[in-house]
Amino acid sequence: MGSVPAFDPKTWDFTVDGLVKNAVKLTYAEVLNLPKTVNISDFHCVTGWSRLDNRWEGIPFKVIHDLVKPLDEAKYVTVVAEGDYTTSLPLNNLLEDDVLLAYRLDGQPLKVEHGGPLRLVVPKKYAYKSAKWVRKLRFTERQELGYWEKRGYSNTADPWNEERYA
Ligand SMILES: Nc1nc2c(c(=O)[nH]1)N[C@H]1C(S)=C(S)[C@@H](COP(=O)(O)O)O[C@H]1N2
Ligand SMILES: [Mo]
Repeated sequence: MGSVPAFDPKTWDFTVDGLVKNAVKLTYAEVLNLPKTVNISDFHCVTGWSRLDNRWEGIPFKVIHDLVKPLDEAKYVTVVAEGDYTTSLPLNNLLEDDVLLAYRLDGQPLKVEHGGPLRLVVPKKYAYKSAKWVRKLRFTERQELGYWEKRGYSNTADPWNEERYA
């Protein structure tokens, strides 16, 4: 949706806020210095194509979670990308071991067309939950529906149950 945004490492930042004890705004260098992981997973677009065995490298969502210390009321996260693109997920989905904020794919820096400098990867959900060009995570008590979810796509988005439409 929309065009590929320009990336300037000098001005880019990444914010995590909402219902957390320790909101943060990180520079690109600070993001790259967080603990990292590698996870290989498949990727499924709701329109029917898949790309298998993607080797993602980045920050486990759990690292961000523990850094910001969510309040007890925080149950969901809204993911805000460049432009108007948003999606959201329950915290328990994001705390799965294979969820990360990726900045490398298959041994290369993540290309801007594929969401560089930073994209969410949620392998157990259709790829519209894996937002590209992420700039902000907001912890919330109630779920805020995302861009495609407001337009009729499934909010649960499980590819194994083919949950495509709301
Ligand atoms: N910001 C943003 N993220 C997005 C999208 C988008 O339009 N904007 N499209 C989603 C959809 S529907 C798919 S299938 C994947 C495509 O990822 P790719 O371009 O790396 O193949 O990105 C997802 N994340
Ligand atoms: Mo998609």
